[in-house]
Amino acid sequence: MRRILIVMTLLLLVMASASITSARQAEPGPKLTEIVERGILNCGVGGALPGFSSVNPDTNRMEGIDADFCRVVAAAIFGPDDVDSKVNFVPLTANERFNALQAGQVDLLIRNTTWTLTRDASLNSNFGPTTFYDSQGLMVKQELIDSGVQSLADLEGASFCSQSGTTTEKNMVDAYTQLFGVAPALVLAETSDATLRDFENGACDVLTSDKSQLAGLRSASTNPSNLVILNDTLSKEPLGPMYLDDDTQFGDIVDWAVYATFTAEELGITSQNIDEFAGTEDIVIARFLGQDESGLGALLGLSNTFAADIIRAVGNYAEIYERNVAPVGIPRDSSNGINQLYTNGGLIYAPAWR
Ligand SMILES: N[C@@H](CCC(=O)N[C@@H](CS)C(=O)NCC(=O)O)C(=O)O
Repeated sequence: MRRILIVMTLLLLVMASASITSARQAEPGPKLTEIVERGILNCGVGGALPGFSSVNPDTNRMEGIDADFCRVVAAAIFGPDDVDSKVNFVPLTANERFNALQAGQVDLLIRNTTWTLTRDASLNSNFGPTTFYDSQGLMVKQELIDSGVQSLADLEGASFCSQSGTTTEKNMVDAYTQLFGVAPALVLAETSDATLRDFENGACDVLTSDKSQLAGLRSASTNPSNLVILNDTLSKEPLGPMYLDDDTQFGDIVDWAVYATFTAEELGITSQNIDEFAGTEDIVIARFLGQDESGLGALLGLSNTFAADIIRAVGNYAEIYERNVAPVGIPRDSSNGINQLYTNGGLIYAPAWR
C-alpha cells in the first residue's frame, strides 16, 4: 500500500512538472469556436477616421491603428497568411457601436472607443489593453486665434460642434459648465464628416473631439493651415478594444494578442527581422515566439506560434503606430510620449508571459 502511494505521488509530481513545461491545449470556448467555424472575424470600426480606420481609396483597403488591431486578433486566431481575408470590417457610428456589439453583429469593437467605468459596468462588456492614449481637445479657425483666443477660458459664449453618442459631448458640458456656470451651446451631428462640415460652414465656433481625431480631421480638411488645435486637455480618453464579458477565453485572446505587439517591440522583434530569431537561444524570445516547450498559446486555445503569427502578419506596436498614427500628424513622442513603451517613459506596457 505504502509503495503504491509513493508511486502515485511520484506520478503526480511528474505530471505537475510536465504541465509547467508544456501547457495543455485549452478547449476552444464559444466565441472562438464561432469565429473559427465562420472563418472570419467580425470587427466593428469607425470606417472614416484617418489614422484609426478609413478606406484607402486607391487600394480599397481598411487602414489605421484600429483596423490593424482587428488584423492582430485575426492573425492570433487564423495564423499569419492572408489576414486581410480573415477580417470583416463593420463600419459603425458612435451611436450604433454598443448595440452592434451586444447584438453579436460584431465579435469585437475597435472603434476609437474610450474605456470608462460607465461603459464597463453597464454594457456587459470588458475593455482590452489601451492601444492609444488620447485626450479631448478643441480646434478653432485661425481667425479666432487672431482675435486673441488661446484656450477654453477665452471661449465664453462660443458654440461647440461635437458628435452625438460620445464621451466628447458629455465632457464638453462638464468643462464649460465648470468654467462659466452655464451649459455650452452644442451643435451635435451623427458622424465626424457632418461635424466637420458644420464647423467648416460656420455652424459653430469650435470643433471638439479626441485630439487624434482633430489631427485626422485637420489633415483631411480643405485648408489644414487655417485650423489650430488649442493646448487644452479636457479629459482622458484611453482607446482600445471592447468585447462582451461573457467569454473570458475570448477576452484573454484579444488582450494577449494586443500585448504580443507591445512585447515584440520591447524585445526588438519586427515583421522584418522575425526570421532572424528562428532557433534563438534567448529563452524569453523563444517562449514568446512559441519555439520552446512551454506552449503558451495552447493555454488560450490558440497555436503556440500565435505571437509570431501576429508580428509576421501585422508587425509590432511601433510598426503599427508609425504606419498609421504618425502620418496623420501625431508623432509617437507627442503628448509627453504617453504612447511610448514604458521603457521610454510611456504607458505601453505588457504583463509577463510565463
Ligand atoms: N472616444 C470617444 C469618441 C469616439 C468618437 O466617435 N469620436 C468621433 C470623433 S469626431 C468619431 O470617431 N467619429 C467618426 C465617425 O463617426 O465617422 C468615445 O468613445 O465616445
